[in-house]
Amino acid sequence: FLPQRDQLGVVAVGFSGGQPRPGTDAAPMALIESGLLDQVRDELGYQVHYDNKVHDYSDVRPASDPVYRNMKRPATVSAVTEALQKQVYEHAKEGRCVLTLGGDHSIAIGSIAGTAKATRERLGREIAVIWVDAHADINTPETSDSGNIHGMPAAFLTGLAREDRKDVFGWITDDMRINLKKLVYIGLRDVDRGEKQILREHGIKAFSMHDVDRYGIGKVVEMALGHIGNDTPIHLSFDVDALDPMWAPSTGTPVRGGLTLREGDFIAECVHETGSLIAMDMVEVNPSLESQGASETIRAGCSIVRCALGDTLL
Ligand code: 6HN
Ligand code: MN
Ligand code: MN
Ligand code: MN
Repeated sequence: FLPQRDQLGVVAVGFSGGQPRPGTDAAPMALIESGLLDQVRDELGYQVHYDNKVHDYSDVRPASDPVYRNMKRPATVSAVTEALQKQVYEHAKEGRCVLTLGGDHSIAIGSIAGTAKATRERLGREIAVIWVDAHADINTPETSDSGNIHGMPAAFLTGLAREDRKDVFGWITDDMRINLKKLVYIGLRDVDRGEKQILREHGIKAFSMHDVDRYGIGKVVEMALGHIGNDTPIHLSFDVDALDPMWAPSTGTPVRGGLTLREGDFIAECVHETGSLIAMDMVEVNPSLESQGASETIRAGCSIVRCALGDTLL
């Protein structure tokens, strides 16, 4: 079922509307300008399918967008992720591995919906999602304190949050949704009260930083992959704030006590080794939040993407 190994679809998503801070919209260009796609092409040998454009989706954004069910900019995030879903779907249905460069984490609604749908059509299979993050991003509109949709993507993707309004995620159909049993977290350390209840109630597999300390990253990744099962197509959604701020300071919601850069790279390397990676998101890099420039965080993001795509140490 593997995607054509050497074919990579890339979507650059210049979007920050899932949270309040401007800047994540500039991340795709920063990652690309630092040479990421050239390396993937020249060193890792992929044929890269990229339209040479950072999308701002200005053509689909609504003129006005009042708070609805506690969500901030609901129609904007919905329209952008709906458009992204189609872009990712088009790549994935050609059998390409798809790399989505964000953008804040709300965009995972679009990228994961696109791979879930394409994988069902192409292979008749459900995807698994490995969500590497300091946060669980599984608030429903009702449990969220902030109203920021980047804290909610996993709720909409699993169907725990639903909305009939077509212009507020009502476009998400069953074939785009993911199975709660095939969602697994690594790196959690700032989970809201309502989210903890959701994780517990639904028995969602989650490895916190406590687990990383207790078992070591090697065992944690082994257990996470074991939970998913062999041969399951994997979408890796990597929030750069999973890393400790020492390695990734330029991000909107940094939380101390996180993964080292090597632990982040290691997770990505292990996912590559499964041979089952079908898509990846790199999100929440915010180049405007580091006083001396965001070079550290951009380098970390690039490194993790390269590892997931098969860069080996030796
Ligand atoms: N992210 N749980 C907090 C909220 O606002 O719902 C933080 C979410 C952070 C989201 O980092 O992708
Ligand atoms: Mn996060
Ligand atoms: Mn919190
Ligand atoms: Mn996140």
